[in-house]
Amino acid sequence: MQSPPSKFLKSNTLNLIRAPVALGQGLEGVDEGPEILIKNGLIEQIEALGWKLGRSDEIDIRDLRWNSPQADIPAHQQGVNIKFPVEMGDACREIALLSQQSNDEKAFTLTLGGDHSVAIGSIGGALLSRPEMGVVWVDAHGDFNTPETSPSGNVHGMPLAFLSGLMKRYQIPSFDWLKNHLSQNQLVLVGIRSIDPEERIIMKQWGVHVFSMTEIDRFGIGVVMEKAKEILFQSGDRPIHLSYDIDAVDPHFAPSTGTRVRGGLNYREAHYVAESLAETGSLVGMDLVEINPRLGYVDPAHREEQNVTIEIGLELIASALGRRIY
Ligand SMILES: [Mn+2]
Repeated sequence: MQSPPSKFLKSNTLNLIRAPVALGQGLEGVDEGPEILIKNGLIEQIEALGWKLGRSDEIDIRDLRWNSPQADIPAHQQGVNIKFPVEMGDACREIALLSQQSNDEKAFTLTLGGDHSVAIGSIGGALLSRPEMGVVWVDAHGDFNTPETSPSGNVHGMPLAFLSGLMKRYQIPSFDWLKNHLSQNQLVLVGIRSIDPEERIIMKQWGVHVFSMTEIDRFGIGVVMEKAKEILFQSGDRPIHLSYDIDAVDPHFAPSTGTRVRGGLNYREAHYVAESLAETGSLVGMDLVEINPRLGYVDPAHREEQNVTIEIGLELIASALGRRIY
């Protein structure tokens, strides 16, 4: 099936960024995501959909040190809660350079996590090339924590605080490369059902557009995606990036992930989000993050849960790249 390339792409070339970053959260295994998706046929699937694989780059995480949390936070700001700011800043900058380059080339940019912190790189880099780009953030969580509100200090709960410019006041030098930020009408959240109490205040103050599971229950996923697109396209067409956290999908359909929350997108809703964005012809990039093959409900006999999670991950990428039922 030939996918029509987006109107913001030059060709059907797809660049792959493999970002096996795990330091943005606390569980081993999420770094195995890119490898296991590729081992299970990702490249063949991409090519079968009519895309041509361009560059495939892997972030070098050998230098990520596990022993220097808060190393580059100025002394007067100690006490705020953020783990591995130097390591995360370096890893995300590396991702950002690749993403910026790929967007400059007007190729589709597919970033495989790793945890969701990698989206600071993929989106932050894309915004250097396409400052007007819109983002659809599909997630169980708000991902808007700051070092002051974060209960865990894990950067994978903070990417939207970075991308919307809320982190500027913390002066984290390792993230200095992050220049362009998202405005309120450039971002919509879909599938949300778990927000930390102080994070909620930040999100309300900043004024983010949230389509939580409640709106999906009330209107259905079809109407929710129409409303989401209305917001993003209100001043005309623009390139769109889909940041897909697998934990947005109900754990019944995607159990192998680190922060499961019940009551998520069902199988078809999960696909519809990707399909309806592919349909716009404006999609220029996607992240697929937080698949952790080592996790499942039944431990250690979680083989089947691992399989269904990888499978739906691959399928969601296919839907974003233009696969249609009919
Ligand atoms: Mn997330």
